[in-house]
Amino acid sequence: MKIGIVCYPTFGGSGVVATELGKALAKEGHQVHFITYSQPSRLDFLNENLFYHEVEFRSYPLFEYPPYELALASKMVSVVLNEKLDLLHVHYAIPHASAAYMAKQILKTKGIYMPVVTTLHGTDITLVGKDASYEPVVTFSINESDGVTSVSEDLKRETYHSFKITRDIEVIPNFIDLEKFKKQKKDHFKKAICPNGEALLVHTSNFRKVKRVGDVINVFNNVHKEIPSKLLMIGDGPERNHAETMARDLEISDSVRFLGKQEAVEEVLSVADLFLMPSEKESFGLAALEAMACEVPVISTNTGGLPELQIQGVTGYMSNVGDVEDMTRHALHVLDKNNLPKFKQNALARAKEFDITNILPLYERYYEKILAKAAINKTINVAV
Ligand code: GMT
Repeated sequence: MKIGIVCYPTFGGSGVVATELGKALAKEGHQVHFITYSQPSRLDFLNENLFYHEVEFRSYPLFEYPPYELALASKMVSVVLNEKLDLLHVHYAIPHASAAYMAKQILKTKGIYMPVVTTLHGTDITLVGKDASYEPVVTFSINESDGVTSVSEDLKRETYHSFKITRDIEVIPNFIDLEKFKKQKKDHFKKAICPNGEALLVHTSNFRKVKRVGDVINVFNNVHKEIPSKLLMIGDGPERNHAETMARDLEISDSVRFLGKQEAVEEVLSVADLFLMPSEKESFGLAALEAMACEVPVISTNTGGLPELQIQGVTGYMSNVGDVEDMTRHALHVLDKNNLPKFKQNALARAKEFDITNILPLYERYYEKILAKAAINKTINVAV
């Protein structure tokens, strides 16, 4: 198949899933064309089946807001025409699904029926998409997609609940490449951070409000009072200053390190004992899956799709959003030397169920189904 993938190229779950999916499809022999405004950060290897098309958009003094969606739609049209794509797969509804709709209509005038698959990732539905300023366009463009997938059953339910959706939604969960995300021997690194054998807790995110980084600091502060421990905060975003201030006010700055954005998260996870994800919403929780693949148990909330990933009391624990005391209690239980090895083992075993080799065929089969349906639509729709 010749597949066009549209996504956000920067750090962030949806872009990571889209890029890793494209790489895996290319390895399977499909031709994959990324259409993004900059090179996806994980598009880091050469393969004869991988192509990258940059969306260029001109600014003009009249534009207070450059019309990115138009430039993207135009780029999709040109890539489909020049590369003879079979299918467009857009990740994150806003504004990719509506740009794809526009491209599809333009292509129709040229006698081409271009099937579009939209994958819903989370905040495009749960936070941003619901907002009245976007809702009509999000509803319309989801319904106009030829196929729609969501990354969890919970996100599927939420989509039907919040929007008037007339399409079937296929659930295809996030996945992990266990060749990349695996526990590596990084003893020197562990020794440098935890010279006295302290327990190491880790949080990674984009530090947005939805991640509740304040809860990370509070849970760690409680744990730190009970056992020698350190915390690594990976990533960056609007709430980072707030978290740093909290650590200073609680006088735990010496035990908390903010590492900023990191390319090789798996190296840090390799030395971690516990992963903290106290998110207010989390449609799947890819960062938690990455931790589990590196044998790190997870303390998370029970929100969104997290119960579809975590197994309570097995891979870690889930608590209600904001219940810092419950998360602390569970963290101390998992970190107990008698319990930790079993939790680590269980985390890895669960992560293996989401190995990319299990999930990739679900996407391939879904594409085939959509292409078969499109073959019928082609004759009906292009003629209209
Ligand atoms: O919130 C993030 O971490 C970024 C966001 C994105 O769209 O880039 O992640 C969402 O998509 C991921 C991949 O499907 C999911 O694993 C995350 O749970 C989801 N984030 C939220 O729902 C808050």
